[in-house]
Amino acid sequence: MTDTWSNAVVSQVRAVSGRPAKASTPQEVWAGLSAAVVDHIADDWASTDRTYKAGRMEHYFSAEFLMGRALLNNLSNLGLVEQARASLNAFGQNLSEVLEEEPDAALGNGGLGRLAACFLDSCATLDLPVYGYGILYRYGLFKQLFENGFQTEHPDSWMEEGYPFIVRRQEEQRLVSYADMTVRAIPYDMPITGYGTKNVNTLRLWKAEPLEEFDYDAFNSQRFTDAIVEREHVMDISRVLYPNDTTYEGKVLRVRQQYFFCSASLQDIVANYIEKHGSDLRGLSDFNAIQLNDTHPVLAIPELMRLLLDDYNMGWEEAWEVVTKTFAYTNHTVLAEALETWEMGIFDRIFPRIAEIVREIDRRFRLEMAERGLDQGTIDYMAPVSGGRAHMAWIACYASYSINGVAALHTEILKRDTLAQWYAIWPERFNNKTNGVTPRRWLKQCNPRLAALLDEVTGSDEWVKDLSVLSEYTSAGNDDIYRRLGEIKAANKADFANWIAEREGIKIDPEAIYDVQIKRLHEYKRQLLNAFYILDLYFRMKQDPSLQVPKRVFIFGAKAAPGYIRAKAIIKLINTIAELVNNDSDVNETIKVVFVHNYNVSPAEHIIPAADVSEQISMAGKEASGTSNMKFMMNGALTMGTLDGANVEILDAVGDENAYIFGATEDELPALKRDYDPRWHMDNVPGLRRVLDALVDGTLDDNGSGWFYDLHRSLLEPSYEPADVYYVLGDFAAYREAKDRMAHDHDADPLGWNRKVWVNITRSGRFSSDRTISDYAREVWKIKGEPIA
Ligand code: GL4
Repeated sequence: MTDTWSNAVVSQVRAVSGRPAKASTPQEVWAGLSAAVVDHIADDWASTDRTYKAGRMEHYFSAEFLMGRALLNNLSNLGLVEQARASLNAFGQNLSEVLEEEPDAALGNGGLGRLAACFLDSCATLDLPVYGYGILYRYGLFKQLFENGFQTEHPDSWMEEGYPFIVRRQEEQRLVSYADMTVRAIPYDMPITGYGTKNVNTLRLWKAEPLEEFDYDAFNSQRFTDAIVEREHVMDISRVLYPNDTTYEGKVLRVRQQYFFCSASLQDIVANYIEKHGSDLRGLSDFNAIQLNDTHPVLAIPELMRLLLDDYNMGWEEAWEVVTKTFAYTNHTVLAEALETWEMGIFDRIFPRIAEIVREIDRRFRLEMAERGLDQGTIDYMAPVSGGRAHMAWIACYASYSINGVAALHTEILKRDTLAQWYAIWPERFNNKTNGVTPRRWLKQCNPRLAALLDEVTGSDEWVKDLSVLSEYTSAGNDDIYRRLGEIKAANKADFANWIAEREGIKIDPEAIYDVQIKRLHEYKRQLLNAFYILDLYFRMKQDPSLQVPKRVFIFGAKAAPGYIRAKAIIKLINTIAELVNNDSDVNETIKVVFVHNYNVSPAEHIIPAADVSEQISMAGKEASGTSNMKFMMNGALTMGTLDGANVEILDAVGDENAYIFGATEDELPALKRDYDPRWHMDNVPGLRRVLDALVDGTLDDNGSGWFYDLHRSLLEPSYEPADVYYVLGDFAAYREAKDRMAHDHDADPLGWNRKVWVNITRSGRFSSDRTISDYAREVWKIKGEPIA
């Protein structure tokens, strides 16, 4: 086996590079080794597909899959890491170097897209018959650079140099029709390996291509541009991922994208059903469930209606019955700006038949609700179409047999506020599925030192497949384990310091506390609160040089949506604070600020194992779940957080003494905000005025953009808009107190700190995506594991 494998690697590398393996570039070695992996799993992949297609399946529809890198993940799942290392060594190449050649498949924005990727990993590991369906974006989430502290965006052409982990399935192409064009949807399949199983699941991503390669008439009559233009219009559909997280833009191209992958995926599902079970589609939902990952794929609802009505001649009632037994909907946010609504005029223009079906759904909904005795106001509010717009979340709630939120608090808020009217009518549809993350990528692969300790303490690697076993070892914690946790963290921090030095050109002290906030840049996530803490600490140190301050590195990673100016202002502000702090010799031996540019999945794999402190400081009620909070916990960082999203459940798992919780709670906020005066806090919280002044008195330079002035005004000027919507100043004092205390605890009692770390790691079992997926499989999808061997 080892020999065969090594030979396969060598031939694949040679086939890619056309050179002897030892003369190939690391990029070529990456491509060859990756091809060898695909070769290795090809038979199991085919038989998994065959097995699943014969029975009941679940289809995960998502506009985003933030996969990150694939090679190490696959090697690790297949137990091939050491063999791969040896094969490469034999021809003088280094595995770690080769792994760093791989581009991230960044086909997602943030938590929502990464969740979909973790889910696929868990489904494969649990042998579950689940297919992922999405879009093969030619350009993933933009590459972020900083110029003068300002974010700039650059295209991410992630597969331009070839990508072995995706296979074009030309023969399974579909046609998708719009009023103004018909396009080919070409499936590209990505194998999804699981840990310790032969099953290989599939993520199918669709690429849009023109019906005709080229318009020869136009070309021949010398209209070269015309010949290309039509082609480019079609290719636009899958060209680029929209870079908004938790907000939406009503762009026609976006709705085309959504319809494109929904239509193609449904055609796949229906075709397989007919092949296996005949053309009576009334049984479709007996063999298929579809999970809608937020509202982005909700057009699948009218599209399945269209297929059943028009292509398979079903009556409306029959078709609706099938549809309402097929779809399940996950809501991922309560932010109003994220709830998608589309102008019906757009639907009329690009797919009139879908518009017609949506109106019919609306008409029937209104009748049904009137029969139930709802008042007109409520009906108008809940209706699929109102004010000339289609409300995608409302359509999803009406047509789905299951509606879930992504953390306990979030689901309660949905039931109480966002979706209260639906909950009143269909309480049985509502359920909670607290998010999770895969312990393969987010512990075993990214933190091999800690993984080895867990193997040793538990006597096996069972935890990799069942993270809940760790909870039996909380009480096994002892001084030896705590000391070793300290050593592991120190080693991870030293690695990280080297990585940062190389990547960002900043020297950081491995002895300092690493305090990390990595997530999309959004006002509700309150990176600004963290920035204000740093600025205040800086002033405190300047004012009192004898102040004893624990050494700290404040680490950020965040992309702002390109059109979200206030978020970009916060990035500029943090970079400006970094400039100030890092260059001031009065403080820079003690504190440093690092903004990691182009934050993505693979940087996260370097950052998280090195973190001491996990910043989860959103305004309570706004972060639906959060998932980096779980990754940090698994890797032994302590949570500095508000009672928001899954933080609530993390606190519940570890106990008060093992997390640092501060700030206004979700149920306190309405009263606190009723007569909230941010100026009162500025005037009464010591140090706060000095921090705010720094935005506008020349201490911090925004290079004439006016952005810092705008930030200042957004916090303090009530006439401008409700001031300080996210309660930054209101929570500042509590945050500073908790964060000071945390740093003090870390330095005062290292063993005590590591006791907390151990509790966090061993209690992280319920935040494995295996638990989340088992719950979906049992309660929503009604499917069981189907191991192929
Ligand atoms: C998000 C939420 O903002 C985030 O809290 C959650 O963890 C994630 C996955 O459920 O979904 N919703 C949107 S929109 N983007 C997200 O990341």
